Amino acid sequence: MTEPSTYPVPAEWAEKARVDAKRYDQLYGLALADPGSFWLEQAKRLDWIKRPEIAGDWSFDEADFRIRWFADGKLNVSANCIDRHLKTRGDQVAILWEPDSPDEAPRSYTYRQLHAEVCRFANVLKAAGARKGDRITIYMPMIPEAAFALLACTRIGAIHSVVFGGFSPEALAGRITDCDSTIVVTADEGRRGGKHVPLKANVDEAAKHVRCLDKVVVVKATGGEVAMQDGRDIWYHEAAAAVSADCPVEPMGAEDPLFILYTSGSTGKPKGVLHSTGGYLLWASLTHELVFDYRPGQIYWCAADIGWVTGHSYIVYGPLANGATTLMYEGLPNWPTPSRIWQVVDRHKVEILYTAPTALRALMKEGDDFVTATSRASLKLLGTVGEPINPEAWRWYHSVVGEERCPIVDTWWQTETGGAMITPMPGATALKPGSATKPMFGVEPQIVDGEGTILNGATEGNLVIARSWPGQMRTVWGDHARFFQTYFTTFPGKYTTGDGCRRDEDGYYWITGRVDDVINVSGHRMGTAEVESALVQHEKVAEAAVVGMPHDIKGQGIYAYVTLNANCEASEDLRAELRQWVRTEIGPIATPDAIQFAPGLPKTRSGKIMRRILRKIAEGDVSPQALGDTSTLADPAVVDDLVANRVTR
Ligand code: 6R9
Repeated sequence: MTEPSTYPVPAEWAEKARVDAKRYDQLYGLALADPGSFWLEQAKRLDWIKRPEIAGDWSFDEADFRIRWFADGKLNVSANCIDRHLKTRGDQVAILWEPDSPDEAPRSYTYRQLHAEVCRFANVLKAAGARKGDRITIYMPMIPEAAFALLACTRIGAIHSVVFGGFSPEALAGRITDCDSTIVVTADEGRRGGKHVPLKANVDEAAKHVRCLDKVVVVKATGGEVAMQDGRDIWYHEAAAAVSADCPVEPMGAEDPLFILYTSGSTGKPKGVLHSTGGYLLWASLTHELVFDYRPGQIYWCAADIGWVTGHSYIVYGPLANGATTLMYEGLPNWPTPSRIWQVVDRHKVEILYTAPTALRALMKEGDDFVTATSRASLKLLGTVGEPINPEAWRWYHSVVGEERCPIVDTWWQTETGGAMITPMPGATALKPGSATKPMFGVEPQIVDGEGTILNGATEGNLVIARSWPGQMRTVWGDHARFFQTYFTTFPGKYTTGDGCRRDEDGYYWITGRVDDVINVSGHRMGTAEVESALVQHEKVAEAAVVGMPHDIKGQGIYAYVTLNANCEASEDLRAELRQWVRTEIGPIATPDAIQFAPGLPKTRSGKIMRRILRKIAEGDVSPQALGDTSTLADPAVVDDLVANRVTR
């Protein structure tokens, strides 16, 4: 039996969903034809202190480069995510928390309780000296206090910068320093899959390399032993007992910064992606409602970490702005057993589940029994994000997990875009496994060739976005020139996504992966330059080049070519040491999957490393056609050595 290549919209979805196919076409057309009215109308979904009268005001041209949305409006994000729901759903659960271990009891917070928690947290931050516009770094496990901390920042107009709990002290220090954070919010320890992560100790280590830090607020999560530094460190529970459970909201301009989130790019150190208040919240809330067809009362679970943009937009801001019940899960999808994710679905009667292809591939490998042993009867809609989903994993998700009853929304977007950009809407879009399908309202994707020429019809090339949308990032923190340079110069006048893309004869978009030096490891972005710079900091390493390699579970793995200093011997011990070194420098997600010791790297006569060749070797594609012309290399013989000594893991 051949698998269908298209899955039509189920009749009941076409009938009941907010947006059906006809409505999608209408609204998509309207948003492009009359963006001013369209977006002012959409803006009504938020609660404004001062309603905006202008929508987008932007230009991607160098001469008058600017991106502004609803610039004359005033609002507060925490008021939108909490206060405005108090009258209508104060006693409804806002945050449902599932702990790491299934033996522990879940916790839940109603909107009213959330209000008190966030107000307290905001008052603690104020007492620690936080003011509007200050940067606060949040380095937390997946516990409700992480969400409280984010919302508390927005309540007082402080700019949060969440650093994923898996990052090393070095990586944390770099991010604290880059945005001059005066306060870090952390926990004694994090827990994942039964293991403890020494978050506070990592902050202490990071603090040695940081000058701007003034206060560290520590949430007691596990009760693990930590050192507290007098005058700097504050136990959250002690401070919270001394403050009021009420805190007025700070009125913010729509264009005031909301948060910074560091992400990897193709060059240099991670960039602080800055999102602003009004446009971002509108985008997160609108896309959450339309993409998941969210209905009041539904239990919704985005199984991401708050340390990534998916956690920001689709665990916290989008769902809470929509008055949803959002589930937050502390642990891993496959611990203690590969059934865990489905058990959580059953325990909480989750109707909408949003996760990453890498998790699905890992679970699929364990066999169907771990899935079929659970009910999953509550599930209505499934989503994926983070990387291209291979059709095999898509079909498994659809047939085994969703028992063919749940549409799958494969949502393409980026840290930079704030929320979903190319995505199905369950009542409107027929699905094709592996395709993110069609653009969101207001999104104008184009496919261009290397010269920037627009390619029409069914085609393949670079994905760019031809106009601004409200959720677009506004700048790179502290480096506006880098913002323009990174995203608007490759194809002038357009936003460059860094992704390759194919469009088929039905106008469906198929993301083919990054076209720059960014690799996507388990849905997490790693800049090859970051891993290289960590490697060359090791005293035995002279030079390093890092590329992606295909990986069954992670999508892409990290393949590092390392040239050692003279008199240094390659050995298995050194290989293990270098892997550990990168983990310590950046974090476990950056650990190389393969390290090949190479006496030389393929370079052009001008000294440029030819990554194309390194990629092919890492992929195991070493035919002469694949390697192409090597005659322009300074020393073509290095390629033979690289091919002969290729490592497989
Ligand atoms: C939300 C998020 C962004 C990069 C992006 C692309 C890849 C994300 C995808 C996808 C294919 C999807 N990506 N979603 N590729 N299909 N549905 O993941 O943000 O961490 O910034 O990564 O992830 O390559 O450019 P971020």
